[in-house]
This record gives sequence, structure tokens and C-alpha cells, in this order.
Amino acid sequence: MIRAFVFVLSICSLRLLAQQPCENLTKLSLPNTTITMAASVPAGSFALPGGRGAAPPASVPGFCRVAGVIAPEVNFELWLPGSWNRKFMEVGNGGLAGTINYNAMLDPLRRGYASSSTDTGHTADNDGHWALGHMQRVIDFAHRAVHVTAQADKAIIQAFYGAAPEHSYFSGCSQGGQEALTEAQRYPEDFDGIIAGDPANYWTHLYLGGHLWITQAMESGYIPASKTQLIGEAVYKACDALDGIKDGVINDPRRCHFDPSALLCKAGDAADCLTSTQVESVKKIYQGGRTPAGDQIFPGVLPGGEAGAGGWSTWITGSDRGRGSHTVLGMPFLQNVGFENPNWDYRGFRWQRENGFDSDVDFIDKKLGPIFNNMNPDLTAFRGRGGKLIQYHGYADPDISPLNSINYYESAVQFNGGLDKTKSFYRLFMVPGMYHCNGGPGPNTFDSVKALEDWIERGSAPEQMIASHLTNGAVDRTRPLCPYPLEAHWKGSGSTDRAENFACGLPKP
Ligand SMILES: [Ca+2]
Repeated sequence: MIRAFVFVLSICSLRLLAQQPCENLTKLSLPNTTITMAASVPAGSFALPGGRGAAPPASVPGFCRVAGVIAPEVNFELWLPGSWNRKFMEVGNGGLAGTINYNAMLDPLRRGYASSSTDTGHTADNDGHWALGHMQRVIDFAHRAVHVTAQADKAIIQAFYGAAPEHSYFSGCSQGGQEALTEAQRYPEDFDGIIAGDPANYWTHLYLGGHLWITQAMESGYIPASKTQLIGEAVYKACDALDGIKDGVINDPRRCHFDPSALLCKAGDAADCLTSTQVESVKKIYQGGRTPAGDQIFPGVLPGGEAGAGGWSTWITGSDRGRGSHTVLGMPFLQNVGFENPNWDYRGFRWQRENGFDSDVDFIDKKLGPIFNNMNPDLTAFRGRGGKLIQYHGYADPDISPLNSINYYESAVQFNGGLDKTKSFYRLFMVPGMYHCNGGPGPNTFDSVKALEDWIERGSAPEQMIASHLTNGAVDRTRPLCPYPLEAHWKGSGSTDRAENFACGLPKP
């Protein structure tokens, strides 16, 4: 009788907790954390906060909007839907973060997740000045903020719903991909499912052998944005058909050995050719950063991401006489975090050791590598807690070389007992023709969250993910993405625009 009474009482208190007013969460006491806002948002149209005035209001289910700050200055939000799927998802950032990623919080919220994001401990967007003289901000940005946000989120979820999430997931691309792999390697207890897109996990080498290398290449032989179309067309002419289908997509651009000398001007600079210094720049971009002795610092971008929106004109050349995102993102970071000198000039970078002194690569690696780099192939703890990791990378990414994802995955395969054992918890999907995180000529829209849910909640490992390509909102091509090292092969009949006419298989010799 007493036990039955206690049981009924506990059910009632569970219900009461689940139904407690959202606004009560401001009274919640959490270590190092202040809840600054808890407000009910009705279902319907919701104006995304945070200086995104141009973004149209989003359609949302009813939710409890919680904002807080974790000491010293990690801001975060957690959105708790009234109709909860009993799961939690934290989403990642882009660039140098500095804003809560409201846009990315929408998708998990609509799926029923408790959805969260952090600004990673500073509030300036893609400007390195926040970091100068603030090592704690650097540490929070590099790895701590996402972790402590997950801890606070779980405590708030428990208080609001009266239950812990049954599953906790993280999803991010670019810097968010870096955050994803950081979590798998450094804080494996936080999430049991992780999606890592186009990750910046070899951080110092990306900034030196990628961003700085490309900035210097543009300095010595600037390529106007207007010529990226020319280069792209030549690349596809040379390499599109290598995979057996002339479809505007290069299946594996590692097999494309395009020589930009083919575009060399015969008599002076012109719109339809490259000068000799421009040819050298293109070669450097594909080659990737190297020391004068020839050691690779970071792999180069692969052919296929040159032309169009989101291609080289965004990342490498900038708009005409402008500077690409490699420069705009990379140089302030190296000035304010790397060398702690806003006047540091990238032209004077020392690529090699001289007279027994470290090179600047050594200097940055020693200073920032332990904080930022996440290339540790040991995923034992994450695997041990039942974690599953889906990584993807655009083969035509002009920002972060896709080869870095392959290099890291292959190191993980070696460390974790071979391909079969690694695929049991960690799969890499290379995305032909996708630019940085989205866009590009290849099918680049796919539901990695659904694939992760199927894997973790239904035990169905992703043997493929179906990707779509859209033009003006309409799907005009579908194709499977395959777990590396498999790739999609056309079966030999039927439309090459339909996924069912393809199968995943090993690369053909
Ligand atoms: Ca092709």
C-alpha cells in the first residue's frame, strides 16, 4: 500500500516536473552557471535573435527558451520543445564562432530534440581581436565551451522534464566539425552520437599550411575571381569523365591530375588564360603548404571546387581585388592568437628552421597545437561508451582540404584495429562535388541526423546515405554517399541522376 502510494507520488512529481513553468528555470541553481532567461515561445513564427534581422522568421513548435552564461563568459541557449523526443542535440559553430548558432538549432528543435548552441566564450564574429591577451577565451573557443555547455544543458533538461535525455548527440560542420572531433577525443562522455562535417581538426596546420599558404600564394600571383570559372571549366574538361560518367561531378578528385600550365597565356595577360605567376599560384593551391624542404604541412585543396558560388571566389581569391576567407579568417587569428601581435605581417613568416632556431611552424605548433589540434586517432573511450561517429567531407571543399579527413580517418582505422572494427563505430562519407559543408555541383543535401538515429536507436549502421542535388529548390539528381573507402558506382543502366541506379563498391583499379 505504502509502496503503491510512493509510486503514484513519484509519477505525479514526474508529471509536475515535466509541466513546471518554463519561467521557473531562472531559479535553477547550477555550478558556475547563471540562467539569464527562461521564456515560453508559442508555436508559430519566431524571429531568430542575435543581429540576424535579415533572416525571415522561422516556423517553430512551442518551446521553452533558456539562455545562460557559464563562468567566465560562455553564453549558450537551450531550446526545450513542449513535445519532446526525449533526446538532446548540441550544434556546432562556423569560422571563429562568437555567436550562438540559432539557425542550426532550428532543425533539431523541429525534430523534437532539446536543442542547444554556445557562442564558445566570446561575442565577436570572425574577428581575432577578442583573443588578444585572453587565454581563457582561447581555451573556451578551442575546446572547453562546447563541453561545459553540454554539462549545463543536461542538468537543465533533467530539471525541466524530470528525466535525462535517452540519447545525446552533437552535430557540426567546419569549426563545428572540429568541435565534434574534439568531443569524441577529449570529452567522450558527453555524447553517444556525433556528426563531424568538413572538420578543422588539424587546426594549426590548417591555418599555416592552408590559410597562410594560400594568402601568400595570392600575394605572389593574384588570381581574379573572374578566372575561377576558366580554371573550373578546364578541370572538369580534363577530369569529369575519369569516373566513367560525364555529369559535372568528379567522383574522386584524387585521380584528377590537372595541370594549370594548359591555361598559360601565349601573349600577355588575357581573360581566357593564366599568366605564369597565376599558373604558379594555382599549382601552390593544389599542392598545399610545404616547408622549403618539401615536408607537407597541410594538404592542398583538390580539383573541382574552383568555379561558382561557394568556390574559390569565396575562399581563395575573394571578389576581385578582395581577399578570400582563407585570408580574412586566418590572418587575424594568427595575429591575435598565434603571435599576439596585431601588427604581425604574414609576409615575414619563417617556413623553415634557421641557425638552430625553430621555424614559425614549430613555434605555433608548440604554443597552440596542444590546445587546438585534435588528430589523436585513439577513440577507445568513445567507442567503449557505445559512441557512434559519422564524419563527412566535401571532395570539392575549397576551404579545408578533404584529404585531411581521409588522413585522419586512415590513422583512426590503423589505431582502432582495422577498417571493419573502425566501421563498427566510425564511418567517413566523402561527398563528391560538395563545397565547404554545402553547395557545389554534386548532390550535397543529405540527412546525417537520420542516419545517426538509425545507427544508434535501431542498430542499423549507415551502408549509404542518399544525397540530393537541388536547383531552385527542386531535386534534379540523387546519388548514394558511401562509407570510405567505398564509392558510388553506376550499375550500367538507368538514369545517372537517380540513386537507385548506383551501388557502393570498392574503387575500380
Ligand atoms: Ca563525372
